[in-house]
Amino acid sequence: SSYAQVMEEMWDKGTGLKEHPNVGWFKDAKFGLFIHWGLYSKLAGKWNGKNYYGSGEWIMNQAKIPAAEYAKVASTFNPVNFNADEWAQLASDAGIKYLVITAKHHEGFAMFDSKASDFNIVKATPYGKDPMKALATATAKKNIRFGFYYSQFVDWHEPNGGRNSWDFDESKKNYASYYSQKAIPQLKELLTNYGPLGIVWFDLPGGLTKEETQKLVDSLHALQPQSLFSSRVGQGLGDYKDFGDSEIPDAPVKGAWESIYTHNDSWGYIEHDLNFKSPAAIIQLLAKVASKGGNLMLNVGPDGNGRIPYHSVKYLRETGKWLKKNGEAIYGTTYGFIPQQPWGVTTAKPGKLFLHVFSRPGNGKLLVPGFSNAVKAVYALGNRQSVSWKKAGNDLELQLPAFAQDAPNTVFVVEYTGAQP
Ligand code: FHN
Repeated sequence: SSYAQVMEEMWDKGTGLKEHPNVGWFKDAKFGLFIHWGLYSKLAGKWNGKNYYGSGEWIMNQAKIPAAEYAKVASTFNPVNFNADEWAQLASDAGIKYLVITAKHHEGFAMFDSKASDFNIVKATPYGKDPMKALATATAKKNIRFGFYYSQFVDWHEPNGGRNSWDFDESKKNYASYYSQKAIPQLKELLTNYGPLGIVWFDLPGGLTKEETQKLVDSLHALQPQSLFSSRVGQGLGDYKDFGDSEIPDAPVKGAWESIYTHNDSWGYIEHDLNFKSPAAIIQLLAKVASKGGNLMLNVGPDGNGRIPYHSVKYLRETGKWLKKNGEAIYGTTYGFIPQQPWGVTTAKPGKLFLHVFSRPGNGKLLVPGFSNAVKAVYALGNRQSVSWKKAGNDLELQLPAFAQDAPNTVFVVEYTGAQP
């Protein structure tokens, strides 16, 4: 009951957003791929022979590189190994349902063909093609929803863009002219030239009043009425909630929301950051986020040649294999109505509670406290091997079979009658 009370509290707070009518696919999707790819990917965390750590896409800020000097990186940016179909195939193999890629990050460089600014991959690099066009086509072929990340306010290339105070005097900036000259025209290009978008992912809002933000949202939604805008558009607007980086809410939150995590420690490619989350860690993270009712959007950072790092490819593929067998316990589920336990977490569908067992109790006895519904059957997901169970008061006690921890978490299904609590 304490859990139900916590739920009520969270529900009162909920996401606080007016849900978009088209949010159903998003709530069922559960697993998205975030891609941070830009000029910073070529720098790979190094500048003037010095290694930088943290977030590779912040290197211009960390090294306080003057915009004119940083812009020269474009003249050697030539991702000849980029293959949109390979990226879409990897996402599909990984069980990914939507993909959001940086069209323009804080560095101000457009990874797409833009008439609003020549500082873009078609005009300013030897590569001379539009990878976003190829990726929009490739993801559509794999039925993966496609979306753009766009840093709408922070732009370190532009004298009037947000937050580059090492080159330009912040107090003299005219944000309105930055929005009207670059951000708004580029957002309109992205929402016009790449087909139907699932998501438009804004980041680090600023420089606009609530009314101006509402006006921007309305004008962009007019171009793509079906697309979902992330809450980082700012001013309490957005069609679903993004929690902070690497943040999962303590208790379940009803409504549409996502947690976002890096695969290693950086969003953008850093050559010397090999701290990649294992398949086990990814799957348990996915189960944890789903157990609270949300989506996990996991990020990979391709390098300057257009290659996704070896460990990201390998571990995403292994995650996909697990999802092939256990996806029923993730996709289309809602938050688990039994709170996180020492052994793992739960997700739910009507009449079914999925137990994600991260660590099997030594004696195989697994307690599901506060499970008051009538039990019809308990079995392992996949091979449906039945599991012996008994009600102990208001608790459900299972005797788990020995099972090879064939993957990070083995899932058991409790089929029950009666309404989901
Ligand atoms: O500053 C950015 C950062 O580079 C990265 O894009 C993350 C992803 O959520 N967003 C901002 C920090 O929260």
